[in-house]
Amino acid sequence: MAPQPTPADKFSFGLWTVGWRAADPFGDATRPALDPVETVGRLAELGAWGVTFHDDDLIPFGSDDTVRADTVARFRAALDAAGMVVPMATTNLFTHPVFKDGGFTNNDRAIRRYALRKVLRNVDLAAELGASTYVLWGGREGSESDAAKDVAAALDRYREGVDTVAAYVKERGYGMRLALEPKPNEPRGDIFLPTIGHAIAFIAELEHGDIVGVNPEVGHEQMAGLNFVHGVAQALWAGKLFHIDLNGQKGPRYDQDMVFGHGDLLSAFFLVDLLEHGGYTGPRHFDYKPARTEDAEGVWASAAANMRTYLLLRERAQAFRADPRVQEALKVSGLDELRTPTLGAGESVADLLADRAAFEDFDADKAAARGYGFVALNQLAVEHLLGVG
Ligand code: 3MF
Ligand code: MG
Ligand code: MG
Repeated sequence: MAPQPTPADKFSFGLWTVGWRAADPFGDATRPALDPVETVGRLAELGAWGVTFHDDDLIPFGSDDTVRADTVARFRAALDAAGMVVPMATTNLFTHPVFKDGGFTNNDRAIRRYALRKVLRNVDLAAELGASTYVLWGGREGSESDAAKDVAAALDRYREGVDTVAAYVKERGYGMRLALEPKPNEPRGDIFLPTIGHAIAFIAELEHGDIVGVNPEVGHEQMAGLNFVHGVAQALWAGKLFHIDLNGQKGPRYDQDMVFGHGDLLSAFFLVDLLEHGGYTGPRHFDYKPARTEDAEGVWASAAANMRTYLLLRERAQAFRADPRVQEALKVSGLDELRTPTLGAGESVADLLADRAAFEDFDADKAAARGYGFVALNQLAVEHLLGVG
């Protein structure tokens, strides 16, 4: 009997996820547009807690002020009726052709100024709707050719853009934090801030980096062949995991955006274990696309599948941790010892240099002979994942 999602689980979905009409570079849309009001109601029925949006998902690009106000009022009424929240919002700086060379890093200064205004306008709406995180995914910030960009200048402009938004958020007292979403490529040939590591290094160069963190996505790191669990763990370690995009991906290829767990399931297991036991308290946000083959009911079934998979993995991760065989295997593997600092309390480098046991008398061959039992530990994880723990 699988657990049922409840708002306490903090599951959220982008309007653009279930609302994806499934047009791809080779084929037309296979589904009709979804009304955001219907999305809010259906997701709430399924046990979700929140809904997120790009400005243009909610208010079609180019709408006049009356349409804008009516649309927001209708959306807010739907949220209130369903008891749903808006934990995060973001800006579409990628669909309109004006952004073909990017927003914040476009070579064209007037387009950069336009992009900033588009972001600030939606930050106001996000604050109005109670969002505590504002995501910045720069999908068009990049190039197809190294001749096309002065990367240092582009990073200067990227920093200027993010700092301007962060300063605005502080000045208005919105209490919001910004989260940069790394992605290596697609739609640009190469995107700036391609990985979690690049993004964290960039944040260290910001004036307002204190309110800027990351929004890593499973598939984006896996597209680059990277270990998503390690990336997320480093973001947590740096105090920068502000939000997360969960989905499924089968290794380095195009951005598949499958249901969470439908890609690398073992990695999904360790990710849920990390999120549940590593101190992350933010939203569990699904950024996936219902497969192009699904009809309307298939869309809602796929939304439910994301949450169900997460909850099942959470159960399995708890069982794994509670298993005495696992605790024993963790000891054999030395995971507790890794928490002990390498130098003793108050020990100096001079003390280390004077410690003959650490080097001169250290028997490297003897130390090399130990086994770590990592495979046995991993097998226990696999068996818990298979439900035979
Ligand atoms: C693209 C993405 C984006 C971002 C979104 C949220 C369209 O691969 O993942 O989805 O998540 O812009 O900020
Ligand atoms: Mg994505
Ligand atoms: Mg995403």
